[in-house]
Amino acid sequence: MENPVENKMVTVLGIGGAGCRVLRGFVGSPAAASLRLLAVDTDRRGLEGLNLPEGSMLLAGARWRGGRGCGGNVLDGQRALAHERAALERMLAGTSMLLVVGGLGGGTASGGVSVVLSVARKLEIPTLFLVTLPFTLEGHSKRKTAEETVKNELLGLADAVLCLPNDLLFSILDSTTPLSEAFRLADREFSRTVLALTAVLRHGNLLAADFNNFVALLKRKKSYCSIGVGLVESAEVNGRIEAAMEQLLHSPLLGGADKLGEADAVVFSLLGGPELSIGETKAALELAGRYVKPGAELIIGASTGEEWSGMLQLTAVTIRFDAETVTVEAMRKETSRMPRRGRAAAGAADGASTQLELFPLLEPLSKGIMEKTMPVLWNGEDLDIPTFKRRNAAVDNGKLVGE
Ligand SMILES: Nc1nc2c(ncn2[C@@H]2O[C@H](COP(=O)(O)OP(=O)(O)OP(=O)(O)O)[C@@H](O)[C@H]2O)c(=O)[nH]1
Ligand SMILES: [Mg+2]
Repeated sequence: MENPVENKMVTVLGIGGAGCRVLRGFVGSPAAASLRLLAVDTDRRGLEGLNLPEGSMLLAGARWRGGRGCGGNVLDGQRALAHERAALERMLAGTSMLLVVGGLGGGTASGGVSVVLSVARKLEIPTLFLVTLPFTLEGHSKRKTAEETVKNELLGLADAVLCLPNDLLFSILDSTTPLSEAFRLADREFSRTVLALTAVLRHGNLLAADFNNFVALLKRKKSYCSIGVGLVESAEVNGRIEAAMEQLLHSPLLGGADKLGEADAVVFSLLGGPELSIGETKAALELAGRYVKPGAELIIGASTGEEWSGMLQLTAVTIRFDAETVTVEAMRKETSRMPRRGRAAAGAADGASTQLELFPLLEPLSKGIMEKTMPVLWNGEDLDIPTFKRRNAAVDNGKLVGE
């Protein structure tokens, strides 16, 4: 299948404080040389020292926000970016694929992503979002902001949305790790993952995976991801796959080795210099496959480039689908793709039923109470079940206690 972005311009746009910090992790690195990097913030400090070429940085809503950021106000973020539609169009012109990175929960990124997406859609640029979700300790309101942004502004509109919960950091780092160090590590991993994804997407793929598969997988429903990266800087082939895998399993945004085994889908990518051999690639993928549960979807990409000479990077993006946002539409599509034999096995006596046990990933949601109907799902609730039952409410049946 043709790779729509092969050898074309891939742009990484960092939005808000966290997004710009991730860019900082690879500005000037040889691996990012072939990417177009853009930074957008309402806060002057976010852009300071970024060292990007003229026209690649945008202080959004400067006259109105005064370069002081949005202080967590999503509407301000949205307005600030909406003022910059023309500038964004100019910056994104010529892009073949856009990867937007940022931290949700504040004002600029949470408010601005919808504007960036609408500009990208106008320019017909395939767009992926890789966003962090706030730490639990940041409080309920930030979390709510982030969740609402994903649900209302991105999901189903962007080509792919990968949410990376910041809490993953805590599951692997020692509790005495200073917060600044935790963020630094997270940003490093985040930067490396962005490079790995863009490298695989840009250079095309030496193996089976392609952009279409990746997008199709993520478009289906909201997903939570975690990221493991193992980077070995050595051209000495012996043992470097194992060393990279070991690092990957312990990397801070993976949230523990178990995440690989629990995932519904895993995207593995292997990057290396021209010395990367078929044997080494096969060994890496075999090793990676051992950690993934049977039946999980596996997308595998490998890419080589001069800029990766003497290095080997193994990246895993683990994906868990969020059962709550599964749409009836998505299920219908899945069901219609099932082989007839599968439908019969699920109990459709006359072959006409579309009982939803058919979609293996959705099993917990698949019990429609009416025979031969699709359950009507709303926010993860089956509306065919009376409200008092769904809410587990006590019902006064007129009887006295003990009767
Ligand atoms: N992984 C990671 N997450 C971060 C970092 N900084 C902030 N975040 C997360 O991103 C969320 C948004 O923070 P910012 O990026 O500072 O917010 P903003 O988009 O600039 O919005 P305003 O500052 O309100 O204008 C926070 O709630 C954190 O959860 C970082 O350096 N690394
Ligand atoms: Mg900010």
